[in-house]
Amino acid sequence: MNKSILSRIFVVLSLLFVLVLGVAAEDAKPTPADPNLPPVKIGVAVAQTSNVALFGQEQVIGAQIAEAYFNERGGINGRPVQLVFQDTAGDEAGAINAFQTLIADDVVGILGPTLSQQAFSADPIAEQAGVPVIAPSNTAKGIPQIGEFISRVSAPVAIVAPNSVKAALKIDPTIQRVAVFYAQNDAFSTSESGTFQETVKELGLEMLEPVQTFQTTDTDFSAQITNALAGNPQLVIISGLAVDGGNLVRQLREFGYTGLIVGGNGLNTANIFPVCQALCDGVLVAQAYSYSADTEINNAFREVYVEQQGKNPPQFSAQAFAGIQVFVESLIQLDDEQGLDNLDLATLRAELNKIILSGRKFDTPLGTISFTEEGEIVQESFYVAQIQMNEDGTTGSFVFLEEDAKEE
Ligand code: 1QQ
Repeated sequence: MNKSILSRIFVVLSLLFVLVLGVAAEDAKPTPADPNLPPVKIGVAVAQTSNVALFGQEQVIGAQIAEAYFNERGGINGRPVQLVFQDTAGDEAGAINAFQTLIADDVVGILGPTLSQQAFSADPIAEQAGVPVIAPSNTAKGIPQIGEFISRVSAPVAIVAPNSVKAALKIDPTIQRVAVFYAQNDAFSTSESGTFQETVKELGLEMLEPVQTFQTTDTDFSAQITNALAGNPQLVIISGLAVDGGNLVRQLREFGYTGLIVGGNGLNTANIFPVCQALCDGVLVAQAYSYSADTEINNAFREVYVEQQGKNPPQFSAQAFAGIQVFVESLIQLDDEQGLDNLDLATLRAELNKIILSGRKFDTPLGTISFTEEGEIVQESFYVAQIQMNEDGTTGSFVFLEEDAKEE
């Protein structure tokens, strides 16, 4: 081998070396949390069983992605975040039990519960104990007002719900007569229906009387559907939970209703697809999250979610992620300012709550959010999606409507 070949090889190798260094720097991994340091425990009290698990399972996934994401990036200044899960199941007693167990287990705060109906019973327990609660999916009126330690990352019905009715009117401007259904044994459904009914009136539409009520445990809606269809509605609006809501949609179609359907937040999960199947097609549901929001944190969240679940992330997962993020970033701030080790648990919980409610911003998959002093979320962007079922009649997706259909 002559000298010139050797020197060329040398040049090529050096170039490669520089290239590899460059790529490595580009990809520089953050330092993960140190597993030898004591973890900081955050409670997660959502419905992992019961009908309400149709939402809770999406919340668990979002929270777990957040745990891994923030631990890969150093946790709380080196200390790992440890989520402690307690199943609330679907009722108030389950939520109260889960909250009590987590509080006794010395968590710094609680993400939960799944339903507003549960929050009105369980949140006062945390309030009494001075434990910050972030509600991942409690959208009824009055949640932040339960107490000083209660805030939510789940935007309220008053802000979210009207968007879907406006979207329905854009799709069909001839809509006049509107039938309203709601589950009267559920706090969220009752609250959301109040907002829907106000929206119908404000938009100058005719609300068919009487409003149709049902129970979340009902499976047969023929009486209410017969009553409502007698008024020849051009839009039907449903506030219920996933199984009852899905069954109601299915039965409305089976009874021959062909107009638009607006579903509330209780129909905001692909887990209703097995319930109404092909007949879920076309239902409009307002959204407090869009997987397509092009921000660094949302892209990172969506990438992990898609890799794990093979589909785009839904609102309930994104809200759970955001709730854990608010806890983690507030804990980092508290550690920077006071040192977590210097605080006893009661002080730590109280100071953590103060930071959450301080008005500081969090750059989450839901967009940049903050909280009012009362614990209400301040959020910028809302959307509307329409269910599109595939040919197979069992799989489908929430398709987001164009920008101009969401605004106003
Ligand atoms: C609430 C809701 C439900 C739809 C959560 C699953 O928004 O209970 O407030």
